[in-house]
Amino acid sequence: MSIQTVETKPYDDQKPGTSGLRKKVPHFQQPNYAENFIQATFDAADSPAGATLVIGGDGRFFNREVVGKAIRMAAANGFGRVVVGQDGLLSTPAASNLIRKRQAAGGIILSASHNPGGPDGDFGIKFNVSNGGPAPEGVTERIYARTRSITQYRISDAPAPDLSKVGLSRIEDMEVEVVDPVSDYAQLMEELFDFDAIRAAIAGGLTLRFDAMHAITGPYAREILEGRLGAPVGTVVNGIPLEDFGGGHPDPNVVWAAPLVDHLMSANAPDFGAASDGDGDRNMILGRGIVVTPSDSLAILAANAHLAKGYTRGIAGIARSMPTSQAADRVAAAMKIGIYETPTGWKFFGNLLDSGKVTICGEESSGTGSDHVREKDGVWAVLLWLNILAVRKQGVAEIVQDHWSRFGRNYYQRHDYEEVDKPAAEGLMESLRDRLASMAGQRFGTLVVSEADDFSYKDPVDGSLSTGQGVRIIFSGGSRIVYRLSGTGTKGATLRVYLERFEASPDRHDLPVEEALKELIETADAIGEIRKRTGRTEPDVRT
Ligand code: VG1
Ligand code: CO
Repeated sequence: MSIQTVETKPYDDQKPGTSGLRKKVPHFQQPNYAENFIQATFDAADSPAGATLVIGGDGRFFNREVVGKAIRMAAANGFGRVVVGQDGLLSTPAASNLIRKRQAAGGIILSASHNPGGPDGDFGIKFNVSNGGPAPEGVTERIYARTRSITQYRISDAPAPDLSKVGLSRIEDMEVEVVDPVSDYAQLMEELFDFDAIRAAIAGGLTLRFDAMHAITGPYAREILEGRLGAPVGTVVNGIPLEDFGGGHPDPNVVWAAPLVDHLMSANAPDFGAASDGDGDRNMILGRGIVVTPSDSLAILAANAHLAKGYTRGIAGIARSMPTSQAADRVAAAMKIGIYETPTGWKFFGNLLDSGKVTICGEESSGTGSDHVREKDGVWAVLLWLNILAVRKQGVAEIVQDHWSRFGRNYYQRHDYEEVDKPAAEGLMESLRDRLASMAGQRFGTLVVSEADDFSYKDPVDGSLSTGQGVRIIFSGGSRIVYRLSGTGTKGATLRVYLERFEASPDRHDLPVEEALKELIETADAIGEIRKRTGRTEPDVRT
């Protein structure tokens, strides 16, 4: 068997988005499409000879083929070892953990996260660097530049190794180590959380349901919740990963996880409910009769993390993406710790975590995590919640109410307009940017604009600058509207509108969210001209 150098031509659309390169499966199946991107990644990363690489994915359609190709290409590009999950499976946080634990030079994660899968669904490739986190912008820019000039890639013509059994094999001069995808990760969770306390709470009657949405977290949740924590078999539903996620979107929100939401709102609801996404980095948290918004969950986890053994020393600081509600800021202020506001996407948290400035990070899009890995982590968030419930011996709704009465409530909602005509969406953003300078002082009903800008971020650690990260309209009193275009979609454009209003008074903490945000929602349309420019009268998804 030998190493082949294959001639290829560049594709001009391989610019990584918020989280790697995402396209429809048939697009990825074009000749050399995946190979080009993987080779460009290897070239841009420039890992030392003999380095270790972690490879795995969320098990969606096309995962198996690309895992095989990536291994054969790694063997031809000087890697000394690949660590790959059995059957090519690894959740995103488990991959991040393995990169760190094995001191790998990086990892290739195959996933399109919450996007649907199957032969006509979505696929994606993401590169993570040696700290276990998504490649920072400097690296993704180098990858993109390389995809524009690539002329050849290297691949071994040996067959891809058998990934069905844990163990060692060899391809060319490279060792292939197939590992159980769950065990290292489960061990890390045991180090962070009081499994005895959670086990006792469950034995004492705490009931739960975890919806794995036919995606990667099924095996993780079954091993940890049912296996190690003693929750009854059947606690994890939709626990077998399917290539097409059973036809749904593996997106843990009120739309796509509606059966779970209905169950938690029903008469025989368990105490706690949760779901995760395609690649296991997102989480949805529910209690009997309540859905906890991701922004509130971040704030509550930060305020209570010290109750879990991995965080008893307290947290150093909190980071949130810009569109995430400012509930976490109030916690940080009360705890007198740092708060950082970053652009959307986990890659911006890496430096803050590495430098010890923050311990907990989160995004409004159902992502929370800590310095235990460099990705958001769905099962971690679920276990931290369970740990808090076990220690506080209160229900989810009670904990949320108590949090609001201490810190006030940040009413919050995100409206997504999907598959909008791209030029129309870009025009809308363009027009907002053009009007920013004249916005301050303008009045909309009772709302007066105090500040308007296009968010840019200077990384406090390496000084790198990221511009054009979303238009913010801030009103006196602190309410906000944020507009940005998604960087993960694969068809048309997705316009995201984020709405937030703070309410200090506990007797106004029980309003329906839409009512609390009514004036902001109307103002978002007035300022953004959403109806006029997109032809849409309603968002497709409200989360
Ligand atoms: C979305 C979310 C963002 C998240 C990203 C990747 O990006 O808004 O918060 O980091 O997805 O998450 P965008 O650009 O579409 O708004 V995952 O779980 O899809 O890897
Ligand atoms: Co995800």
